[in-house]
Amino acid sequence: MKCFWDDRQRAHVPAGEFFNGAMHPAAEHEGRVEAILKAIGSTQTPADLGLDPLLRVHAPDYLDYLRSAHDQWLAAGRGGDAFPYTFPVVKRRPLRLERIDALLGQYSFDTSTPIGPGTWDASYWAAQTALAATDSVLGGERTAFAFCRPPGHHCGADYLGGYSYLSNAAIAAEHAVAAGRKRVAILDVDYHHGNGTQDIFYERGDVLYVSIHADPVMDYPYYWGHADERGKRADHGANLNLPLPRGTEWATYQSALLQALDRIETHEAELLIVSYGADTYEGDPISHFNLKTSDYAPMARAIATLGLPTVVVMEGGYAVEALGANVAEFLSGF
Ligand code: OKP
Ligand code: ZN
Repeated sequence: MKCFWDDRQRAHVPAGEFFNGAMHPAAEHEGRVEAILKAIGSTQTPADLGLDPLLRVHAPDYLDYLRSAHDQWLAAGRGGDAFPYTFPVVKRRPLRLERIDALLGQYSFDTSTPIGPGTWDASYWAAQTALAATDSVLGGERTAFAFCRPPGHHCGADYLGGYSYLSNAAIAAEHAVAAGRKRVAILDVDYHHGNGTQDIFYERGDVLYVSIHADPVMDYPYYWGHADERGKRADHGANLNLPLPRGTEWATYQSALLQALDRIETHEAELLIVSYGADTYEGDPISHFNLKTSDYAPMARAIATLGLPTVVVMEGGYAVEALGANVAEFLSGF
């Protein structure tokens, strides 16, 4: 399978993240890069398609903010990574605020997603990587793997969070739509619900979002991913959430996956984007499912029975010692 990666994605080096009342070492760190690169072998560097494909998904003011936020942080006299500390939960409206602290809260929903000096570059090239993999599939390849890092499925059109700054999967989907694909499906198998991807397509009928993830009653991102979120279209909701309890093993996962695949078949998609997170692995340090490395090939084989041109986009997966094997196992199933 053709694999895409850009070394500029290494520029994002978060020092830490804040949760449970304290700073912790960042789970989404550079060690993930070596682990995955070693396992997938040779990669292709993406072309630079510029900002236009990003603007199909993200608000222009959000992109301006993301590009300049760390400079504004430095200009305010701060050091290290930029973090929000106050959030406009009740009155999120287009105030034209200038203070970097106001902007950080306006454009973030958590405190695990710091902005450092290289965050824009890394996210930009992650998005270009997703676009290159998509172009390769639009050009006739059966499948392609976009090793995107940082991940993307938690950020929306105008907000970041969950280690995600640009919505790689959504950017890929919109690129396919712009290239003439009428119906696209996104299958998200990361441990966490992809709230950003869901939000971006929530009122759409042409791009289906289906996710299998930890029940948000217990797990991040809490406020999205519940089974009753079915999309805003009165005619046919194009959103399906399949939350599963902590401790889920392959047998239970597999039946949810079959439901997901049924829904994708009904959608009559012409192209599939898989948001793949290896954090469903039993040894993942921040997650609580019990899938084994050997479960990822059957997972991919089940997805491949759809017979759709497929772009695999990397999301999470934090058990670095097993990450390469888990990714390789998944890709082998295609
Ligand atoms: C990103 B992706 C750990 C708190 C973690 C953020 C999780 C982001 C996951 N107790 N908070 O979906 O893998
Ligand atoms: Zn995850």
